[in-house]
Amino acid sequence: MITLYGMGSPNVVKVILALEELDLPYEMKPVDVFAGEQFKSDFTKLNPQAKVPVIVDPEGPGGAPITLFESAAILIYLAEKAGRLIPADAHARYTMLQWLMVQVAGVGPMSGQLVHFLRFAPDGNEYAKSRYLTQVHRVYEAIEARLAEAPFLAGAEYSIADIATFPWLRLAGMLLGETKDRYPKIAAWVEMIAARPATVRALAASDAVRGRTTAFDKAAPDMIDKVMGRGRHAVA
Ligand SMILES: N[C@@H](CCC(=O)N[C@@H](CS)C(=O)NCC(=O)O)C(=O)O
Repeated sequence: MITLYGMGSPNVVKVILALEELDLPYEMKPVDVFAGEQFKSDFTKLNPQAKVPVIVDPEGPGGAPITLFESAAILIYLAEKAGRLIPADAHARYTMLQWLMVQVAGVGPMSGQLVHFLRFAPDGNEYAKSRYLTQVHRVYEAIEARLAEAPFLAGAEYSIADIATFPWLRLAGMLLGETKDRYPKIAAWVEMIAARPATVRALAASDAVRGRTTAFDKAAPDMIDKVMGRGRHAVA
């Protein structure tokens, strides 16, 4: 059985969504990020970046165990293992990988930095807020245009590109305020994916793991500084 190390955050939700969608048996091991569990040596042996998600599959390629970090690498691995959520046709497969990379390089980091400067950084930082807000809108505009020409990011079929992108885009209201009028295709796509039975199960599993880890507002200030890389933990 696959072990997923994680918390209730978008990068982990991607992996839970894929596991549920692919009907792959898994057990969830909560990593209490705001208590600093990711920095312990047992965990950094699995991921030297000290970040979740990580999976361990005792039955990896050729029957040998495999440990993987980076959510997109995990999604590709799971989809190839199950032979689903990844198009067989070469053109569709590269289109899917292209949109998966848009998530990894654009949606994820830009949204993450926007949340950081809106909610977690000290007051001020107007330049950073404006920059990341602009970058988030820029990538949303590209996705809105894509969803005007195809029902899913890869084309006709639901894929790991949609799975990777959904956990951030479902939070559009929290990040950008009301966006249904500005991004109607994204809103309809989010609604469609949210209604999938595997999505409902995955979001319930994510809520359950969130209940077993320290909430940001209950974390020790020095641990928040460590996770954010600031104060006495800043290296530059
Ligand atoms: N690019 C990585 C990002 C992983 C990541 O940022 N994980 C966060 C939670 S979503 C984390 O573990 N943060 C803890 C830390 O930075 O100490 C991926 O997609 O897996």
